[in-house]
Amino acid sequence: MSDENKKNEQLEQYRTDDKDKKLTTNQGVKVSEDEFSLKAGERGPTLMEDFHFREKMTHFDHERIPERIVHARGFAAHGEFQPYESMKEYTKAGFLQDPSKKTPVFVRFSTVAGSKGSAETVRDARGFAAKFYTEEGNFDLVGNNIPVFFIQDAIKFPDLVHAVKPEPHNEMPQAATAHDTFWDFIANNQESAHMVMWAMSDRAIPRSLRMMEGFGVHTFRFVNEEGKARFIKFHWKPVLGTHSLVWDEAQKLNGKDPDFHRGDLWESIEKGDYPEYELGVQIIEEEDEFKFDFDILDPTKLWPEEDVPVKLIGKMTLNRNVDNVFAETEQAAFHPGHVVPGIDFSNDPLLQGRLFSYTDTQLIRLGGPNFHELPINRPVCPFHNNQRDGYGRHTINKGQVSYHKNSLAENTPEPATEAEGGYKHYQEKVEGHKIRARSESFKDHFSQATLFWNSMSDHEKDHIIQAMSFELGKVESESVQQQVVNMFANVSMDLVKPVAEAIGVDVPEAKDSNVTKSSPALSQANTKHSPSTRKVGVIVSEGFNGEEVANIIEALKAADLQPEFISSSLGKRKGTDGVEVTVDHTFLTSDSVLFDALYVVGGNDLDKKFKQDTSYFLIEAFMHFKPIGATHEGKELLEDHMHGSPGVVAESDSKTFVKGFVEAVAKHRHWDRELV
Ligand code: HDD
Repeated sequence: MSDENKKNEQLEQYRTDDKDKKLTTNQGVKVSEDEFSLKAGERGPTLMEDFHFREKMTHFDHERIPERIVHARGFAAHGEFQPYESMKEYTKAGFLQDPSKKTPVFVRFSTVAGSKGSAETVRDARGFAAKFYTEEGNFDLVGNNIPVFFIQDAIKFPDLVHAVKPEPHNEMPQAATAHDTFWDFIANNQESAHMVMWAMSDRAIPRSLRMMEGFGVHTFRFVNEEGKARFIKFHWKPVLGTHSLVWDEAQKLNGKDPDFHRGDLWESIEKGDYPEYELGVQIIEEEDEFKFDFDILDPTKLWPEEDVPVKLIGKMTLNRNVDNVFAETEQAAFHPGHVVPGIDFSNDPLLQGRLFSYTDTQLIRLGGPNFHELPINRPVCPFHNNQRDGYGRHTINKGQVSYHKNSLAENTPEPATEAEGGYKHYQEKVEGHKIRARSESFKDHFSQATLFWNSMSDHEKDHIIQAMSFELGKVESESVQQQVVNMFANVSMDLVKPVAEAIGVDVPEAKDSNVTKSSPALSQANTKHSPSTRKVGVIVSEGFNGEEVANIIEALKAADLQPEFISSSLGKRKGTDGVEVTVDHTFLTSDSVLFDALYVVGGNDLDKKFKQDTSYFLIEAFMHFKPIGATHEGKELLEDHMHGSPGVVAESDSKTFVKGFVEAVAKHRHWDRELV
């Protein structure tokens, strides 16, 4: 990371390295013994005066803090954001003015429902929370990888979360929506239909945190220097494209590697394969507010990209892992209300409610009102006000004055004028009766759910049917199952009929919506494809074709693939021509689900166990539609039905093999493969 990263410089003051140091108490007194508590005689009672024991034990007893009520399981990294061009025309936000200016960022990704220790490849939305440490204060973009939300009004958030979390009587199931209370909530709060479609789609099981989109979800405002405001929505577009796992694979990964997503992010950054995301905005002029067939304030609606194009305005690169997960990732406090001049809110009732909840939750989670002083949360610009005291106060405010207005400190700290950078809320004219109600314009819950369905490719539709059949298949109440199926008849009978049949409830009467429109941008079939950083498991044994395989491996690396060797045991495997490879994993320590593709090399001396293990890997990879390559003796290890199948590249000629295999890997998955 470049030295001019101000956040990194700031954090450096707080970092400490205990290596090669003497052990001390927190009071700085050197400790002479850390294995035996102080006792009255070798077999006698421990003495109260053992201050080292008391301090060590007390600190340990208080190590845990409450986990986040939602998004408890998360992982984060540092990075930088740089705009492509000045956005002066649209916003006065300082960090978006100068294309040569880099702004430090800290991004925390998360699952929503699971607790802090839960597995990572569960079916769920992913949190995508970015903190921009700008010169004008912190701007937090606290979004998800799904552009819409379950509910329209924040007052329903506690209900939603109670329904999705493990059921209170038996605390099951962990990190899953496949249970009665979640689906009961859905059927009885039908504004959730659109988000449920996303949650049942492949979007909810991303291949990697590096390969998913992010969305600010709500409508925000950009406000420029002249005070002109426009409605906007924020997007993150991953440079590697948007790709997903398959459900069977995701479930197996939860056991084989519950840290799969954080491991992938961590390793990529350590290797220098920095994850990149482009920041985009959709912009709607104020005068066009009512030109759409949905309400632009409704958080269950997206703005189809074909109607309102996404303007890419900059790139974020994550280039440094944290030094300490608790100090940084766990103590990071995000808030959609952390905005800077030039960025403002809309009247989206979900956003308005969020503006209350986030500070409130930090007060209990981080133990008081001074969490902004924790190193990870401190802005890189100075901050001055009359707030004082509270648990864990670090700042030593000098002087006798801590109030406004005053004369003793010449009325400072003083409010800044707008020209000096003072935040001025956009002066939207509002009027109305105090009323607990929802706008009529929020009442269409199904059109965009159908739009999403219409936009899916055949295999994506099939995955949604499978996901719903799985989820509802786990629901015990037949009444809830039937209610849900009846509800989704409003979206499409093509979805509902096979689901109803799979779970054995009545196929409801057709209520197909008349929405025929689709939005190609919503389908992952239309995303970017690249072989870059894809992990290839290379199955190898003694006596493999040395030189040719070595050349192939080099060519795969040159195409930015990441081959790792798998064999029966660790150590070296000898090929012909004096070539040797070091095995990275055994059949026992790895699994096909940990790789994007398999390349079977084999060898000239294969025992039955090796063949069996290879066969298991291959069958699973094949079932997960993964690219499979085979050369030399490896070709004989393929099952008969695999030969000639899409994405299976079995070749003797090295050059033809490399070309075909790299292309197959870039495709991600081969959905046109027939399963047997
Ligand atoms: Fe939230 C955390 C995203 C609705 C209340 N939320 C949280 C995080 C993300 C989101 C990414 C984790 C931040 C981190 O990594 O620390 N939340 C969203 C999105 C929403 C949304 C995209 C809808 C558009 N959230 C939402 C509502 C409420 C909350 C309606 C309450 C009114 N969210 C919270 C919270 C959390 C939180 C309880 C838990 C931990 C935290 O805030 O810091 O306050």
